[in-house]
Amino acid sequence: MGIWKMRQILKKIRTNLKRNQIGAVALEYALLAPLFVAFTYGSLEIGRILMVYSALEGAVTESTRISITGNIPAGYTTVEDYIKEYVENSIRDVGVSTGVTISMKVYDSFSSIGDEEPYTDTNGNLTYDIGECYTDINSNAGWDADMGSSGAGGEENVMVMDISVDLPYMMHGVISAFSQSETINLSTTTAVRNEPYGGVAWEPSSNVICS
Ligand SMILES: [Ca+2]
Ligand SMILES: [Ca+2]
Repeated sequence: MGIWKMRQILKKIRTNLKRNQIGAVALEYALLAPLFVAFTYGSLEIGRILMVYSALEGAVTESTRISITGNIPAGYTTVEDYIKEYVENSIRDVGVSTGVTISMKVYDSFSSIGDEEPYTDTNGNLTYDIGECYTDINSNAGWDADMGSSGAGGEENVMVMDISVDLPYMMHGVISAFSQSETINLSTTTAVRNEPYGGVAWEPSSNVICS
């Protein structure tokens, strides 16, 4: 084999090596790029969720701090109006303007939270049935599995506030392909007893209904 032939062979080997190196880099990039994008998106999404949840908890803390005093800030008719607006503004500050649900229920004690309205279980099936007599604690003319009455209540009442947000994912179209949901639900609940500020307390009704 002549020297010229040897040079040609070596040149061909070097060219193939370069092609292989370029191919390897392209393959590595093709494999790692999606992971990098997913990691970056996941980090941003988690940070956003934590930010909204933090705003949610801050809003609940601040609004209940006001409500237990019984003071209605200037410009509001009821403390419920103030709380709703305060929470909605707090959430809006972190980019959420829809999907917010605020529930306030009042009870006469902490031990009553979540209890059902008492009823006479005539047929003994451990379930309320239409026609069985019940005490309409929250005065809404219907039997309820949760006796809480809507609103912030009065002095020394116990108020339970629940705030729920359906937060759309930033890439909701992509996420929904995996989770079958375009939103994540964030919620927080707190229970407080109002101070004895001298107002009118909410009283549970003792009205018995048998229809
Ligand atoms: Ca029954
Ligand atoms: Ca009721």
